[in-house]
Amino acid sequence: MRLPRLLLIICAAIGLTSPAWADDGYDLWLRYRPLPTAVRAQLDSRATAIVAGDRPSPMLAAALGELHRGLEGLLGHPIGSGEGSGAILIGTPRSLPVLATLNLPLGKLGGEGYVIRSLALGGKPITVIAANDDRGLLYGSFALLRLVQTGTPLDQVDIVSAPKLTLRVLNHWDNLNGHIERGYAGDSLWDWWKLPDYEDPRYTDYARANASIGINGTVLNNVNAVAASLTPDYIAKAKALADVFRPWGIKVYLSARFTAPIEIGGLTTADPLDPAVAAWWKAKADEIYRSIPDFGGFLVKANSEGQPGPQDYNRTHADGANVLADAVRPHGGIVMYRAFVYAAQDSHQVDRTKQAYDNFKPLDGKFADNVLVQVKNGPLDFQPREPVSALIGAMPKTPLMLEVQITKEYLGQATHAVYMGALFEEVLKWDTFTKGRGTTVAKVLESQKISGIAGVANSGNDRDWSGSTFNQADWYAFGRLAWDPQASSERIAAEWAAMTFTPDPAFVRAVVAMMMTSREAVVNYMTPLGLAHIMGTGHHHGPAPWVHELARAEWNPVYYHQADAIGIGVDRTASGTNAISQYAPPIAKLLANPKTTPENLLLWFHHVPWDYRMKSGRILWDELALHYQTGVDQVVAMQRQWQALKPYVDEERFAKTEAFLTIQLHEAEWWRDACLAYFQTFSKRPLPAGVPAPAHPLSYYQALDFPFAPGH
Ligand code: GCW
Repeated sequence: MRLPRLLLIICAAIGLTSPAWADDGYDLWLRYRPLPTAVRAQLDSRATAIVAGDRPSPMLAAALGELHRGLEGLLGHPIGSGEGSGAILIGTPRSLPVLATLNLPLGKLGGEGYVIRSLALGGKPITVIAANDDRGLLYGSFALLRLVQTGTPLDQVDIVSAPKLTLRVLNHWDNLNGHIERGYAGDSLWDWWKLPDYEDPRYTDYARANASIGINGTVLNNVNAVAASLTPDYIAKAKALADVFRPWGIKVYLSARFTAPIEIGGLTTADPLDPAVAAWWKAKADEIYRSIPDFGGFLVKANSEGQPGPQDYNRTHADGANVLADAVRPHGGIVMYRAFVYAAQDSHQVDRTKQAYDNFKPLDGKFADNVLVQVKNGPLDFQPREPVSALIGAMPKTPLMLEVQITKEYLGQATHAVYMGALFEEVLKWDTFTKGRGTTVAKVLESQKISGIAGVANSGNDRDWSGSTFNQADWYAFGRLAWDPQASSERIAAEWAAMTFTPDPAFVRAVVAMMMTSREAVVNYMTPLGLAHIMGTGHHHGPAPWVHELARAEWNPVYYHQADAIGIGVDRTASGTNAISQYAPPIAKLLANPKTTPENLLLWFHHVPWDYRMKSGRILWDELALHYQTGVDQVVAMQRQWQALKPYVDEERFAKTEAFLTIQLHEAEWWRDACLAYFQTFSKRPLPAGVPAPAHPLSYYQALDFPFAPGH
């Protein structure tokens, strides 16, 4: 809830700063509540004025507006009404010529980088935000606010920062009817029906939130696209959004349906090599650019899960991508072409986890220069833990865009507190060995001609945007890691926690500890030791490892665990599907042997006997059961940690998190009980000490049904 400023000032004056207020989470990490008095005095002396050049552009105006809003909120009074003589100078060497005399290291910062430096000018304490263009000033403004929010004094700041990836993009799986595929935070933010005539002020707040973490693009509609989003009516709606987002440095992109030339273009084919089809896409791109001159380009899901694509015309994915790329190239647009493909027919002959690589690797070098192949982090589908996709680093002539999922389709959806930053960091630090040791995913991405990362958004129209306060951290971490893929997710968590709740170090330390175990907790209670995709059918809520009767082999959880009387796990070595052969030789070699395979991926790569000796000395069955139990114990610990933080947190957000942790605990227990009851029918072994018997017989869990689970 946003309190009127006067009330805010009164509250601050009588010491009623947080946590006494209710807070519904709408302000995300941009809360700007008054700082503790001592910190405020220091800030006050350096922020008596904000000085910019004349006639600011809309983007600089946005940055200035945010600086005022933020600093005044943090100070608890208008800029200029405090004591002191310090000022904030913000500009480019052109807009504010004095900056050109300061010898600032702007040379290598590009358009989006910035310098923030404290110095003295004419005897006055000055904080400079400088950049080569207004985008850098926008990001620099948010960075300055972040410093203040996290309790950094401004007197010795010297920061030089530029994004390491060019495209930092959200993918909204939002349908035109407002429903979000895999959305757990309400309906779509985009009110397509009322657009373009009504622009919800929330669109601006969405853009502010993204700009604050450096996100510079958003794909408005679901990759499972309908052609209607490319009709004139919907282009006008997208234009309205683009106009709102532009001052915040955010370009819009659209998901394109491959058969749009037929469905809305009146053609009889969508064959990418047909000249009429190419002409249609060109004309369509021209039309879009007339409305949205800085339109980013297209995202495409083709020949995947029922979506049409070039293979329907016996053409390759490169043919499919290039026809769209040619259409947007004259305008500077790009195509993000997804590699998430697996055979349209029953594919149990070919390991599903191999198919993206099999389809795309041979096409390296065949894509137009404005195409990025967008690859999910793992070879399967956003599981709690997967190995990294073998495609990353394997297509040296093709820029790859990493796709991660911020929304937690397979990780407890809205209610489980699972810090995705830890997962993203694990992915980015994975060593692909594709150019020798140390070729991490982050480095693969950073070294490309065009570089980018996409995150499947977790925002919807819930008041708190993401369905829970802790889910907001996942959005935040995505943006921060997109800016610097080698950053530490733990430090990002600390930043987020300080901004979202309070910079009190005791609080931050405790909450970060809780966040950092949360990812391993979900792996433990859902899919330990490399298990995957044993969630409920369709909605992916809850455990259902027993499902085996779906039409296609790879839709069934049994395909992913292959439990039998001997053991559990999938043999992906040469004696099995040989998926390991897709990795660089040093990795393939490690993965060939269960003893040298990381235990947290053991069952992903090997079918392992129930009595296999693990590093702990325990047999696999006992280890598996204990991992499930550990996951439950970790949630209990998270509950305890949260309770201890009550004095720091406003009632509303405290209570919601508390209730969600209770849901998480119940569901963790459910996962443990259902999975162990089921796997025990194969292992035929007793549960080890410390693991309770399941609360119900297996048949109880198998009978559970969730026809109205969200996001499906
Ligand atoms: O497996 C999945 C999800 C689908 C999603 C698909 C994809 C948008 O369950 O909901 O569709 O991945 O990434 O295309």
